Amino acid sequence: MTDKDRSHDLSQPLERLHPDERLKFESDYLRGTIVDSLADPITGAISERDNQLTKFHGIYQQDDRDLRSERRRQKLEPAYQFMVRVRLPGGLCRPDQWLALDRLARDCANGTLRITTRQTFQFHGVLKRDLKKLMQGISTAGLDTRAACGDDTRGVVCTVNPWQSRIHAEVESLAKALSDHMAWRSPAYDEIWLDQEPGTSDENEIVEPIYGRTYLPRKFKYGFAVPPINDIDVYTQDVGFIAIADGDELAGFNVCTGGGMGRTDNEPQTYPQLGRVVGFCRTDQVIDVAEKIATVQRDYGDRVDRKHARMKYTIDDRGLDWFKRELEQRLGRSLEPARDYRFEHNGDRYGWFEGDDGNWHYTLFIENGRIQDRDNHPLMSGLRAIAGEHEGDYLLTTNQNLTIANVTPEMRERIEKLLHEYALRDPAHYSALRRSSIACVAFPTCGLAMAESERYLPDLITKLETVMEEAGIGDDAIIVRMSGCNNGCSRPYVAEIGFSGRGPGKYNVYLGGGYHGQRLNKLYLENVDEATILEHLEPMIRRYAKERQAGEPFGDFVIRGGYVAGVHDGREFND
Ligand code: SRM
Ligand code: SF4
Repeated sequence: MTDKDRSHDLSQPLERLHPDERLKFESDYLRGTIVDSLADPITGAISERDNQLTKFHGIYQQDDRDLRSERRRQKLEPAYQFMVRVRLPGGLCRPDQWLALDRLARDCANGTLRITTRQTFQFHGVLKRDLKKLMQGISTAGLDTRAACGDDTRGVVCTVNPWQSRIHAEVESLAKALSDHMAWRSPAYDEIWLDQEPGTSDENEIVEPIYGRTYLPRKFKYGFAVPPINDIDVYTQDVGFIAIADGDELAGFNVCTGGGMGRTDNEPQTYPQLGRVVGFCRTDQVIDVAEKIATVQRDYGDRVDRKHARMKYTIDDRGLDWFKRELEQRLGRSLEPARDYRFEHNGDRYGWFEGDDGNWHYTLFIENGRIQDRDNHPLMSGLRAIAGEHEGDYLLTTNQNLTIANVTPEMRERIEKLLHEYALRDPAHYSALRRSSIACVAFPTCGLAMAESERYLPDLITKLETVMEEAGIGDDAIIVRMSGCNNGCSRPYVAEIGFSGRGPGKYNVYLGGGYHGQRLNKLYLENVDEATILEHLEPMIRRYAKERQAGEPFGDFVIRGGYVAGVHDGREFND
């Protein structure tokens, strides 16, 4: 291995590291044999090695789990299909892009679009033969899927809405600039998906100046929050920037780092963690700070044990003081002391609201982010019709909702007419409880799901709505999040009531997350079914209705009421 070939990050020989490190190292900057795998007509799958690499390209191989046993019985290979995730920093897109993605979902995928908890689109059910067409269509729409998954910096999220104020606009453009700056640069993407001719390789060319050949030890997530709204759950990001205003101007950001949700059942050395605020930086320093933090993780993150490879463990193992010293050394300066800020909640603002410039924005509730036509609810067709006339923009939210943004006062009436024509329900049609709920995808596409989530949470919410109504608090919100396994894709460990799937129909129940994402919750019930969940939650909700103090959120009440202890540091989560 020559010095040039050696990644900056490999302080140990490859053979001592996790096999994925060799895979990345030997992949020729993420090319692998993806082209051959795509061309193989014998199977609907790609090779196992390429399966790891396509994640960097925003693509996951999956199989339809509803069909798994039947296919096995018939001695057929699993019903292989792919999930494709778009890179959409800040969740922002135009109506022409909406129309293009809507068309691609119907032509190349399962006819639905899915808004994710990191405010982007996912396509599900894409067959291998349609992958390239889909990728090219996404590119023609002016978008890409680079770094949407893989051991790199994922979709950069930010508090929407850029038109609400100048500060929002500035933060949104920073999120985009950071995403572009940190996206991997290998020409593999253009060669494989867009048929670009491989260039002549220059021996001395540095292909990945930030990452080197082995990229990062694990996924790495950035987010920007604009107080008082913590919709992005800034404390769950590897690196979160909290906007600090000085009057109407953006003064800079508090830097928060070391958050994350992923954990594994029965492995107490894994835990969700809240990011900690380490200082303040000016707006023009954000990209440098973000990059330098990623390089700390690149160089010190665990490349042996992938369950221990997130930034949160690097910081917790070595200490916050070590981290700050290391960061400041790389920056060549100190961070300023953190400034005051205040969050109020982590939900979305539904319905119409007016921006500083007199344009209007309408946030729709999209249950669990799934956009599809259902009986009496032609959501996908309605949004397509609106995209055909809307001249503004769209914003996807980290709560899986959609804002039809930048509607001129003249167009507002027309949009309202279309919403009505397609029976696109006013958010007020849904209870506050439902509007505060999120579920991850889980079955039938997610290969890691242990229990239903997107397909089940709506039913559980209906039952909880009855409990809330009967307790006389039917108009109140409790933040409820469900994940189909321990990985926490719906950020359930900061919910007031969180569920994580353990097996078919069985969930862990967590209580006590902070109303604005400031506190983790704690395990209350383990591996229980719906009847047990309701048996415990019913009396608790009734007691909450009777005994809560003015303005007291449910998450605070369950701690005061003695159900669980408050958890402010992930290292106490498993105590
Ligand atoms: Fe996630 C893996 C879906 C947000 C933590 N996540 C997966 C995979 C790709 C399953 C897999 O590895 O085979 C899921 C694909 C399911 C499917 O069929 O679509 C998946 N994650 C999702 C989405 C679509 C959930 C949703 O319903 O919206 C979200 C896509 C976000 C995006 O647009 O980029 C999604 N995942 C999250 C979040 C929330 C967030 O980032 O704000 C988390 C918790 C935060 C964090 O990273 O700590 C999250 N996903 C994970 C993990 C656990 C990581 C860990 O540190 O242990 C995995 C498993 C893994 O990486 O090994 C995972
Ligand atoms: Fe899949 Fe688990 Fe993430 Fe849900 S939480 S999408 S089941 S990995």
